[in-house]
Amino acid sequence: MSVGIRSGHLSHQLFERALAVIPGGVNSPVRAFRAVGGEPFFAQRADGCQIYDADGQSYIDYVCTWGPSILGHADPEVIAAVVDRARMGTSFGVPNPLEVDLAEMICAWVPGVDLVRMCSSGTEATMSCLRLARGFTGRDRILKFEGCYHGHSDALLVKAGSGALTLGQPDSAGVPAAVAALTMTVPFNDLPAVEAVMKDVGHEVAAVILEPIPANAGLILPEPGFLSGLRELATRHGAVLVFDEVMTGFRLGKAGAQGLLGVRPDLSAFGKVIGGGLPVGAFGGRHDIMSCLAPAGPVYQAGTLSGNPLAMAAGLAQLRALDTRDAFARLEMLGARLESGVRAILRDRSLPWQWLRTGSMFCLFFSENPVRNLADAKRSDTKRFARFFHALLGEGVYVPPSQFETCFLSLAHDETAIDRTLEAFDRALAVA
Ligand code: KE4
Repeated sequence: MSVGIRSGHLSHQLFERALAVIPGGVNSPVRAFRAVGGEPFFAQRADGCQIYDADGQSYIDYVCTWGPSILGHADPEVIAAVVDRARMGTSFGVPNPLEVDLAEMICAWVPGVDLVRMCSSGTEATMSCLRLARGFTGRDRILKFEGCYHGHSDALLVKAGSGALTLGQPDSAGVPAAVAALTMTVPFNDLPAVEAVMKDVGHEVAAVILEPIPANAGLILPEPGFLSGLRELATRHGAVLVFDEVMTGFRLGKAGAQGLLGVRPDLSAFGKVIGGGLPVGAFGGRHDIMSCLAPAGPVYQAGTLSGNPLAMAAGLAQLRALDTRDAFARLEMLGARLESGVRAILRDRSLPWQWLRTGSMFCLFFSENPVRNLADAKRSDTKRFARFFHALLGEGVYVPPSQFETCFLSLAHDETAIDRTLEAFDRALAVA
């Protein structure tokens, strides 16, 4: 079994080498295990619901590379599509047929997406939605929600100012105060706070952007009427409503969270699942807004590898498999099986907990109180979470290395894997 806090010998050696040449030893901060302590393991390979570290230790994987591997790792159909396509060349710099195929599929699956543009990350997708909304409306202000993460573009690395309506403040070094000042932040699930902001400056707001089901503060569920209220307010004030479905898109159903919850945004950002594990982002929506995008219109956006044929091949193979394998019904069945087992285990234990799930996305907080926004999530016991994380890892189960992330199931998490996970949860909770 893997040693909890310290990674295996070869992962430790790799991390030492990485620290000498990569900032923090990782190419994306959350991978460094800073939130839970210890050192990250280095993945050598992954297959189905299992991921294998450099020392050969295997883990049942509930990170699923942060969402993309919804079929499971190294799905044969996805691998074959990428290998076959690679033999034809990896990038052309002129349009290729697969870009059209995937764009047609996205427009067919998500009502309200009339036009869609491919890019190479979720950050690009959300950043481009904001530029498009600003170009379309001629306005500058943005309204976002505490705890919603939309990638690392300057306008979205912003936290709430001191008062409800004061200017946003940078949430990262290097973000100019002048840029942050254009982004206002209010608590999720707080419609009166949104109404107050829109009443005051709604005529200056270009976009209201949110994760319809936030999954970057742990998992938070929108309360009844919240999303429909946002829809009505954005329409009333002429602001563009943007759903960031980089995580939820094509995971919670063919039309993502917007299809599940019945609220249609003006623009949507996508990523992760549509790339099948390769770098893909996309954004799309109303024809009149998307038509403002170069070269059709005056809002500039570009990308050397946007619509890359390998990434398109992986995304197409993954989406087609979701469609033919009745994926969403099975993911719901697997999620319900896991939830039923976890709740039974938790009911037998005298510790505070909040369990949240939607489809194949779930999260466990150690908290007495319901978690309805970021402030609630931050009041949870993150030290207990860190102990739980490492105890689970020692049991061969890998969940996201932070309380403020969400777990994912894939089609490869069969009943056996879930039952093994429940045994691991039971033992890990005993020591957390
Ligand atoms: P990327 O630029 O990382 O492809 O996507 C940014 C993004 C945008 N919107 C949402 C809702 C997201 O969850 C993300 C990225 N998610 C994180 C996980 N919390 C990716 C993991 C990481 O940063 O390494």
